[in-house]
Amino acid sequence: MLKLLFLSTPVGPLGSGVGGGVELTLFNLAKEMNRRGHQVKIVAPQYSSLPNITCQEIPGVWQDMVQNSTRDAPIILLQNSVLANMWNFAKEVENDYDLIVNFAFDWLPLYLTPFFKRTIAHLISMGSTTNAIDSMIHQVAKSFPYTIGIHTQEQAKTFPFLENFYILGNGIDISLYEFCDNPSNDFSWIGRISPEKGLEDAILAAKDANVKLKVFGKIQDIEYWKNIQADYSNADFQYEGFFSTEKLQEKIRTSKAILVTPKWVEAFGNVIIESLACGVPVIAYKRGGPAALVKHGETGFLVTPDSVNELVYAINNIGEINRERCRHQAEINYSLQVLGDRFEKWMLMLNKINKSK
Ligand code: HBI
Repeated sequence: MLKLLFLSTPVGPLGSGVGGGVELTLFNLAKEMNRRGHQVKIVAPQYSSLPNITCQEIPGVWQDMVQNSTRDAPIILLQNSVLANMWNFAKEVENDYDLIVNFAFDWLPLYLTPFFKRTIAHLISMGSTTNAIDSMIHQVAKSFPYTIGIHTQEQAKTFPFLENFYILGNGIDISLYEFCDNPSNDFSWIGRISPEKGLEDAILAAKDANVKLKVFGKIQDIEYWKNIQADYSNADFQYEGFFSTEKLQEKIRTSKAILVTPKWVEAFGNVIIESLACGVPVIAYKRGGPAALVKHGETGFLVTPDSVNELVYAINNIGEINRERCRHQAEINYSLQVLGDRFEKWMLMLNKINKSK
C-alpha cells in the first residue's frame, strides 16, 4: 500500500474545467489508486471540488496558462502564487508520504525536485511548450530516470532530448459512459475553447458538409470565442456549455461523430476515448496523441492536419464506421483498469528506487 501525494495543476480549481484533461486524469488516478487500496491525498487550489474525494485546498493566485506564452518566455511566479504555496505545503508534509506526483506543467515543481527527500513523479500533460520548461524536464529526466511520465510516444517526440521517460497512455471509468447505437445527424466538438484547439476548422468543415455542429467545453479565451462568433455567424453551430462527465456523455453519445481539430500537438486527447466509450466515431487531425488513438477506418478517420476538405470527406463517409467497435476499443485500451495497471507499476518501480536511496 502506497501513500501518495498528488499535486494538482495550478491554473484553477479542480472541477472548474480550466485544467482541461489534467483534471479528469488526476481524478481518475486518485479514484483508481484508492480503489486498489493505496491512499491518495490531493493538494489543489482553493475551491477545488471533486466527487467523493476531499482536496487539501491551498489559497493563492492561479498560474497563467503556459500554452499562451512564447517559446522563450521567462518563468513567471506571481506574488502569493498558488503553485509556490502548494509546493510549500508539500515540503511540510512530504515525510508522511511514499511518493509525490506532480500534475502541473510548470517549471517550479521540476526545479524543486532535487530539494525534496521524497521521489517526485511528474506527469507531463502537454507537448513541448517553452524552452525554460523543456530544459528543466530534460534536467529531471537525466538526474531522476523514469520520474517523467507522459501520455503517448507522439507527445514524447515533441521533446527531442527526452530520455528515460515512462509512457502512461490514459484511461477513463468506462462504466460512466453509456453506449449509443442510434445517433442523430449532429456532430460534436469538445474541448477548451482556446486557439490551440482549432474550433474554427470544425465549424468550417460542418458548414461545408452542411451538418449541425454542437460545441462543448469551457470558454477559456473570450476574445477568440467572440472572433469565432463574428467570423462564422452564418454557420450552423450551437454552443452547448461545459459539463462534468456524467452530463457530457449524455449529450455527446448521440453524436454521429466528434471532430478533433487541434492546432498544437495534443498530448493525448481525453475527449477521444470518452467519445469512443459512447460508441461515437472520431474524425481527427493526424497529429499528436489523436494519431495514436484513432484506428483509421475502424473507429474513425485520421485526416491531414489542417485540411478542412478532408474533414468534410470524412464527415460524408462516417456512416461506414461501426459504433460497437468504437466502444470495444475504449473497453480494451482505455479503461481505468488499464491506466491503473500502468500507473501502479510506475509508482511501485519509483518506490523501489526511493527505498534504495
Ligand atoms: N499551464 N502554467 C500551466 N500549468 C499547467 O499545469 C497547465 C497549463 N495549461 C494547461 C494545462 N495545464 C492543462 O489543461 C493540460 O491538460 C493541457
